[in-house]
Amino acid sequence: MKSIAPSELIINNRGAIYHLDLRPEELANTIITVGDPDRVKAISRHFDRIDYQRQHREFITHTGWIGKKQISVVSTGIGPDNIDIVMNELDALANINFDTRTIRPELTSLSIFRIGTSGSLQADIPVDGFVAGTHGLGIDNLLNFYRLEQNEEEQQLLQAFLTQTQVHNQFTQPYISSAAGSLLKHFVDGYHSGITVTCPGFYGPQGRVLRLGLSNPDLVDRLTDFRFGQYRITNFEMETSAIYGLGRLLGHQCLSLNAIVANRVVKEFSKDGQAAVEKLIEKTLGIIAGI
Ligand code: R1P
Ligand code: URA
Repeated sequence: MKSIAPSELIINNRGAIYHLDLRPEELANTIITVGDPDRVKAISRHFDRIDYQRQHREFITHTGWIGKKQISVVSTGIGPDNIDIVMNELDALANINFDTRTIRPELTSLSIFRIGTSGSLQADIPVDGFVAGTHGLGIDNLLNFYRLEQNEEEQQLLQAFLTQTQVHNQFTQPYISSAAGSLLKHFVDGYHSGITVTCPGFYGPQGRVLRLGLSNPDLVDRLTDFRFGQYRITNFEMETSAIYGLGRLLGHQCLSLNAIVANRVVKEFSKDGQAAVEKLIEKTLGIIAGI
């Protein structure tokens, strides 16, 4: 099998992958990604034991155990561009032999959970609530650099999105990818569910106006009003569609769970977002440990 060149698969002197600075044995098969590097220790403090702690740039990793489940928690920083790095490097750690630089004959499917924060797009999904994303709908463009294929239902949903919101004419070619049903089924009680839209920014790309005018001032309303059968858009943030899309292409099981810190319809921000995130962490870890 053809070996992958040093310019493409970059391994440092420690035998670790370039950005994450992780060696294959330092990563678990169950992974939690978080945007905020400080959230890594907020999660690993619930571990019974921590075996590895690494940091390079905004990418902090703690790998440890809750009971018999080995878990790695990895910070991604903000945005889909960082997700491109994190997902490709996590997959390389699991599925590429670093000695021969060849793809392993037996591939490992990772379970990848995002624990993040997000803005609600529905009046009835309040701040401090939790959302499990049934789909990641990307207006961020990352997956347009890959060959993502959508199933029949996803194609119909995407077509309805294009027709109803018209966002593609302006700045993006939207794409969609579903959550792993095998993970989503465990996150029903206490989690709202719906489509999570992923944006390439926090201000203009999420319809926020401080000093600058927007090319699509109706964006938030259009996302809020979108309907397709039983589906509606519950929330938006900046990583989910990239995780779901790359996860599908690479053969991993992914689920994005977000604490709502802003409600863009009723225009509220959480009075204690940290507390909401801590509750989401505790609830979600309890479920992950038992899966
Ligand atoms: C923006 O404030 C950041 O918060 C959300 C968005 O996706 C973006 O990364 O997630 P995290 O709290 O996980 O970073
Ligand atoms: N993260 C986002 O990306 N948007 C919000 O409104 C809140 C958190």
